[in-house]
Amino acid sequence: LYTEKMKNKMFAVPMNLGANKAGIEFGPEVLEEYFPDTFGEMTYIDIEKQRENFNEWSLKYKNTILNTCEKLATAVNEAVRDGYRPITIGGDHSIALGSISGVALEKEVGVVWIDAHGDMNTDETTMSGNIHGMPLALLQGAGDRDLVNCFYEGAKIDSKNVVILGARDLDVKERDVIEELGVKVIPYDEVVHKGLDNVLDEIRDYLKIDNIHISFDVDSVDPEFAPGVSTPVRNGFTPEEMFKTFRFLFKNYSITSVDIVEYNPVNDKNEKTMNFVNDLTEFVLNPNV
Ligand code: 5AB
Ligand code: MN
Ligand code: MN
Ligand code: MN
Repeated sequence: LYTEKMKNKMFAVPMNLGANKAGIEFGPEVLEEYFPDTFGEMTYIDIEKQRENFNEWSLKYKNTILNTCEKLATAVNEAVRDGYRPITIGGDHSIALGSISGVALEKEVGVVWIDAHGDMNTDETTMSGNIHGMPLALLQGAGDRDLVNCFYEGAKIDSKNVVILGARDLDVKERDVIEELGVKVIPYDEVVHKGLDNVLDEIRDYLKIDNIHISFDVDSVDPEFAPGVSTPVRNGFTPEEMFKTFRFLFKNYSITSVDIVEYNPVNDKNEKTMNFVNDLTEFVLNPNV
């Protein structure tokens, strides 16, 4: 077991402005209500609405998202300095700009971004203007200056230390950003084609850094098993494959921090997604690999 036993500290960020869709903001409170043993001790980061420039359609709710991410980064940073592993429960994926910035000031981290999407649009490539499609580019220094400079100035992670795992819905111009920065993408197709074990070995050979932040987007899982998301994409990981992936990462890397984002209770069916998110969070809190 590579990852030493660490105390966890959980943060809840009921953000939906990055997705510009209703429902995701209820994620943390629904989880807390149904699974108080897992989610009962979350520190809520509250979202203070800022004045927005609504002419800037390509960066919707930028000021409120930036303000929230800076508050989250401050809290996460303090947790890391105190020796905790911060676990951030979303909310939409825009909040990873805050969680990873908070960790990155203390430790050099690589990132495994598990997602049906790349989240590597910039304000120049986006077709939606939704910031939850941009955080991974921003963290590498690409995109809107104010957002890039969240918490502290400049890029937070090195592109060579990033892997996007499970992608199956990348925008055309987003692919150019990925290529320019040289980020390794393992599409879900490739997982099917090569087998998960081989793909995980490939990640171990590729990511030559001890500290890893896992940013887990629930939409990486097949909507058959996890329909409760806001941007579902056909196919994707089974829950078993995702547990295997998490076991592998916790075994082979020092996991500094984790995000679990994009759970949308409004779209869930038979509480499938809620139960899966609870099971996965239980593993993260007590990883027995
Ligand atoms: B998520 C899309 N690429 O930019 C965009 O759920 C979707 O955090 C982004 O991965 C999905 O709007 C963001 C079309
Ligand atoms: Mn995402
Ligand atoms: Mn996604
Ligand atoms: Mn999509």
